[in-house]
Amino acid sequence: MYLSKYFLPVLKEAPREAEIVSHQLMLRAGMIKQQSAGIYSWLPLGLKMLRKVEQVIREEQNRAGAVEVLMPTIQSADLWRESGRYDDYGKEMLRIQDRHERDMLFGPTNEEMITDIFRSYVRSYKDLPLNLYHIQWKFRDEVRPRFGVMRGREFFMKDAYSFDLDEPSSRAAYYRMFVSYLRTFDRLGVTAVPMRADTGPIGGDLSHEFLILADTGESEVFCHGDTMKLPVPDRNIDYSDDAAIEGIFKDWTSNYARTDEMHDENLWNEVAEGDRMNARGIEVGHIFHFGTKYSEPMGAKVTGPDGKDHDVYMGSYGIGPSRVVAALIEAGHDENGIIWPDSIAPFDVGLINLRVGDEAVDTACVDLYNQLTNAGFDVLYDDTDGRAGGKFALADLIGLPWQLIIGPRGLKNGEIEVKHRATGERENLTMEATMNKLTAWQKDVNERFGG
Ligand code: P5A
Repeated sequence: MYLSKYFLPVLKEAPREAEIVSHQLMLRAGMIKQQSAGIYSWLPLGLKMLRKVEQVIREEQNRAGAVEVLMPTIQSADLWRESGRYDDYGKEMLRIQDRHERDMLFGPTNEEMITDIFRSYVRSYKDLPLNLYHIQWKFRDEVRPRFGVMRGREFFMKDAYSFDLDEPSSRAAYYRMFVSYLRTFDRLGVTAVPMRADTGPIGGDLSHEFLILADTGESEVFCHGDTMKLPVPDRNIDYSDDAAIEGIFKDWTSNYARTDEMHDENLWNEVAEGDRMNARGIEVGHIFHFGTKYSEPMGAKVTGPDGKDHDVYMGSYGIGPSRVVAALIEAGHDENGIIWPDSIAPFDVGLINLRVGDEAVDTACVDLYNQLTNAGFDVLYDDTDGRAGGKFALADLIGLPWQLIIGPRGLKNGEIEVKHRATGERENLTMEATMNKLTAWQKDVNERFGG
């Protein structure tokens, strides 16, 4: 992408209402624009990041056996009357009437709708297990939307729903999603620690939140330090091996790990002092096992091997990709701007032309741009005629992993400057050495984080 042809409306200063660093940086880097309280447009750079996060989540859901659907944002109130949640949900639900004065709502979540889909088609235990997910906008009329897309009113969610014949197989489905979340956040280049959680209005008896550690997180986290050292299963994981998957779940849940909401001082005191980790975190995922809470009132049954009808056992599994984008920034930034993880950034490389109009420099930049693009790199080429200082500041602000700086002086020696955003390391390399270095980096990133 040529910057001159892109739409990257950066701001010199963040608007005063932006309280936390991810909100400030997302506004300054031209990623989002507020349209009203808690409702945002995603501008090209923000959208690119959102799509990349979404894609990693999708790949890991598919790998774990979930199947993608797409449900509407607008739902009929009648479904929610069946489960009894229409009245319970209160003011957080945005209620709408259509022209026939039928009660509708903008979905805050989809347990009812997916249960309705299930009961319309599935009759037999032979069609189970089943896990359906979608990635769709949600609306919750939060009293105090704040922190930008971190706590929006309209936000993006991946929500998956599992259906099983009985409690043990339903738990196995929960464990599969738990493990797929470990892999998802690992591929996103962050550590998200699973913690025992309250089930809240979603209901159920087994629930975990996944938190990315960051000083600005809303939740206080109490966790045994060993949890941070546990290995995350690699891409060859066998999701059909229930015992192995349960083993991973047990490893990750055997140590104390809770947020302030569920914190238990007595249990915490049993953790050796040197092992206690007290930090702050951002909830980016939340999974629930709730059995027959929705299937029973809504009549979602399957015939079992015994020939009898059984209420189907369910769980639901959420990740907020829009919140994840903000959380990655909370976890990775410095005073100059964003530092995206190597594994996921809107572009891999920022290519900076220091002397636009100089034929040799222009040619070298275009050549390198084409070479990189052909080799599968996503490149943002700063071909604008701005000052060098402004270009460097922009490159640091938007935080791409690599900056390639090309100017007349270096070119005379056949060299360009290569800067790694995260470490700040710079070196002068030939074009060939640059290609080799980036290719090796790309290979390593694909091996560690690829699908
Ligand atoms: C699980 C999937 C649910 O809604 N029903 C379907 C269950 N869970 S949840 O914890 O309420 O939300 C799941 C994830 O969605 C993100 N999220 C938000 N992101 C931005 N702004 C919000 N206001 C917001 N509310 C929830 C979080 O990532 C959360 O973990």
